[in-house]
Amino acid sequence: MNKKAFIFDLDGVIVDTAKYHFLAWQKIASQLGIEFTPEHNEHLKGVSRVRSLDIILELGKIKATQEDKNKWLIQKNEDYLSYLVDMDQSEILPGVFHILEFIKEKNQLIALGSASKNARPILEKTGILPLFDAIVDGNDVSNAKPDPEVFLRAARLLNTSNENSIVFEDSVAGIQAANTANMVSVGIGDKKILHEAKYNFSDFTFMDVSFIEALCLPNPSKGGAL
Ligand code: B16
Ligand code: MG
Repeated sequence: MNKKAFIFDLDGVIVDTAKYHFLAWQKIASQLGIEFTPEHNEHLKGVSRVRSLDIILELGKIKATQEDKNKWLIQKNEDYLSYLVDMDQSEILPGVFHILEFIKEKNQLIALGSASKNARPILEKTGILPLFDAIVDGNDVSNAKPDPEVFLRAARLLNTSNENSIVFEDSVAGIQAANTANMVSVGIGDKKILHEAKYNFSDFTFMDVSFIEALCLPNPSKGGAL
């Protein structure tokens, strides 16, 4: 039987770093006199660092020089990294480890498909790096989600077809990327926001291993298994 590729987004899916990205961006925004709310932040999820800054500047109708942009990008990342200094296993979101272990037990493949350039140190700090058969992050791709490049690369590295790939995502852009790639999209978070996903879960504690088991069967995306 062909193995399935289970591709996990990082921020907001495996670890709750989305809140740290928000705090770091909020600091930049308030420095610039821009109101930046959790609702605005939804548009930044899964989006690259450079594009995120552009979105915030557009929000405040601010035109900036490249020099200023570079300065803010460095400041944002330094601030974000300061939240990660003491990161350990306890930052893994509830239920995730159990699901990762179950996929391994079933002898299936696991990849990371993240827009973050800080992905590897986060996986190392949380101790789950060895569970991953492939890692694709913000350092490996030139097109950000909703472009499917990150997930296509992950499937290719695992020698798996797109139809045999399942993507877990907390961002609208990521769900759109998975759908464009013809992969099975699983939204983790608010169903109202992630309504384009094929399946939805508030978080991994709501996901029974029978869901993963069914996805391991041939072609669940064609309607057979679930
Ligand atoms: P960094 P994901 C994304 O990670 C975040 O959702 C997004 O908010 C962030 O701007 C982006 O990574 C870049 O992150 O600044 O660490 O390179 O959700 O795709 O795992
Ligand atoms: Mg995410």
